Amino acid sequence: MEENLMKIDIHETILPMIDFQEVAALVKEAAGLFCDNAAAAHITAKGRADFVTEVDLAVQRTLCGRLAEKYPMIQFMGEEKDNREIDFERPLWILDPVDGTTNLIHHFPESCISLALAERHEVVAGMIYNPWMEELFLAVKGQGATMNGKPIHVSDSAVLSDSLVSVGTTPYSHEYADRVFSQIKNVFLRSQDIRRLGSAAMDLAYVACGRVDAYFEQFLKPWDFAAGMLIVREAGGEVTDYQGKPISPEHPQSVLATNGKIHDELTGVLSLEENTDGLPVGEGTGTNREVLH
Ligand code: 2AM
Ligand code: CA
Repeated sequence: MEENLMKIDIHETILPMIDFQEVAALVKEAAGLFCDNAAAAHITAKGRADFVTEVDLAVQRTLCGRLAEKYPMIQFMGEEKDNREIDFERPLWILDPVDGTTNLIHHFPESCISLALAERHEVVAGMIYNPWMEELFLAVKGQGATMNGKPIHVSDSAVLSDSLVSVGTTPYSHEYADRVFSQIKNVFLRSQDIRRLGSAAMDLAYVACGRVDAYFEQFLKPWDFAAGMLIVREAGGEVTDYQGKPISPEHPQSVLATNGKIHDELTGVLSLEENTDGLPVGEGTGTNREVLH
């Protein structure tokens, strides 16, 4: 591996070397493992509401092996492995073998494989495949975003009061529940309604194709948001932390993804300290960027 890494000129992009049709075929093939009900029922708890099944492990093993055969010069960062040796200057795959593991365990059909390609500290390609819907979302930096080969765009909703917002509950950290649900309530009171899918990658894909106007969740890991972050941006949307600051695929982050038009309004609502039950819609929705995380 070390020898292969040396062959890549750090100033050249890896992108021309990647056949995304071929990578998509590998991802779809690995997603066949989602249908193994016995493996999905074989569960190990990593923490509170944080599970790994045999499906997660098998998808990662399969894809890691196939991608390493085709692209031995690219490092591999995955949810179910030790990632301490990763060099973010050099090309790397960032894989979530199953995003929406709790959904998979419950046969709730919102789970996917999320695969990003990063180099020089930024994501340059993202792929999300949901085998239940047979939908493949793909973005390459500077080339737009597609779903099953057709261009996709974020919605054009201009105000939060006309928007549908997907929310995450940070389910593995119950100590934050009061603040998380207070923020959700603040958004709920000012939007059309909220949704809770249970897969950060699918949430981001849905922002990208305009099914929801925004999504937010605290403390996601890089594999939860790396691919989706680029897909939203390439579909015309905006992705930052809750304060509107840039996010990096190198660290856990709080993620706010929107169609761009309601971004400032949402950073304002997410910065409200207390839930403001009873406030008229629009109240307190300025660009107050107080630190909350
Ligand atoms: P997972 O299904 O791959 O575990 C649900 O709110 C979202 O949070 C899902 O995308 C889920 O990913 C993610 N999630 C669950 N446990 C997590 C953890 N310990 N750290 C970061 N993200 C997690
Ligand atoms: Ca995951």
